Amino acid sequence: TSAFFKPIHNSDPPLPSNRRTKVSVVGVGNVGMAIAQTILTQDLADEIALVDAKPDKLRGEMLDLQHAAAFLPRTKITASVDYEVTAGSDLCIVTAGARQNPGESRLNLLQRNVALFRHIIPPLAKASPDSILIIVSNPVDVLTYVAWKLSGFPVNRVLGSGTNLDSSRFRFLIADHLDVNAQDVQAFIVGEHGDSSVALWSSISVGGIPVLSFLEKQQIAYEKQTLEDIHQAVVGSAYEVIGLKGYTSWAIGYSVANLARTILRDQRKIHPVTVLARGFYGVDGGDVFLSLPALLGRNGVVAVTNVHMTDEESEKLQKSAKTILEMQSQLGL
Ligand code: 6V0
Repeated sequence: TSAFFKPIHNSDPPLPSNRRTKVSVVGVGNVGMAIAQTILTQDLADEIALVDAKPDKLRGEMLDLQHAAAFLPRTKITASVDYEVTAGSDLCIVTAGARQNPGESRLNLLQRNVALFRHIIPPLAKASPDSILIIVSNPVDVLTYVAWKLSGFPVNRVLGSGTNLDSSRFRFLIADHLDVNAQDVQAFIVGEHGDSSVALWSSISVGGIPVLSFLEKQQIAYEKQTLEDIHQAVVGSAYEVIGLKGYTSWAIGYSVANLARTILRDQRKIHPVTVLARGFYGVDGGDVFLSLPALLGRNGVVAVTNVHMTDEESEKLQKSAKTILEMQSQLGL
């Protein structure tokens, strides 16, 4: 308070801080900042706390966002290398990660990121024991498992951004092909984020009309090939963007902000995100995290949809699960 304002009489004390929505973002690189700025402009949080290992970059990003306050909803923006700044978060989003060195194997990169997570997840979980964790760092499926193990959180409160982004790329490309609004296109890509993702053909509908059965009835075979090509384009799209601009940021920013909205506002929407997949669609053999269409709400993952998958689709999922379990077994967690 300052002398500029005089309190009104008999006023209540300020609301306790736990009545406010707080989101923390760990890692203020391209991806973390795109997420933070989308959450900020969409007015999803009363406070955004940023954490990174680089104090100068962190303070620079915090100030740069704070300087936009005159144009934004009133959101408190804090930043520190100390996890204390994240205390009492409703949602914690982890985007910190080591970058792949030229010639480095995926397993080696994973081991370096697991080492980072050992420094990130325990203090983050301790500062916000009731929060929901969204993991974005790659490889996201294994790192979501790692975060679950290191946090000790119940499994409904740990998820990965997974194929939410792949699915939105898929919807965009189908929409572009048909020249309709992407919001009218329903289509799910599930499984491992990236190269071995599985497109659920039977899930594609446009304006409520299932596309595959429509095409089959009309015997329009070439359109099926077009859909195959579109899935391949989705798989290649991250590489394309990284090749052109060096990293991806805007789409992952919107995709994670969309998850944040569903969770914080208890929207109970279905998103393809990384969840514990054991027991679904014939996935077994251990605790493996993969993207499946999941119902999300204020409690995190409420349920996984139990829809029909073709044998080919569930076999692909099971194959990804096996590969991921093999990688996990080498982590010593
Ligand atoms: P970046 O720009 O290199 O940012 C990473 C940030 O993490 C940097 O600011 C680092 O200082 C910070 N960092 C490193 N170690 C620590 C630590 N111990 N504690 C706190 N902060 C730390 O990378 P970028 O933002 O481009 O990508 C971040 C991660 O997101 C990578 O693992 C990407 O592969 C992954 N992505 C995942 C996507 C998905 O769909 N799941 C999509 C895009 C990128």
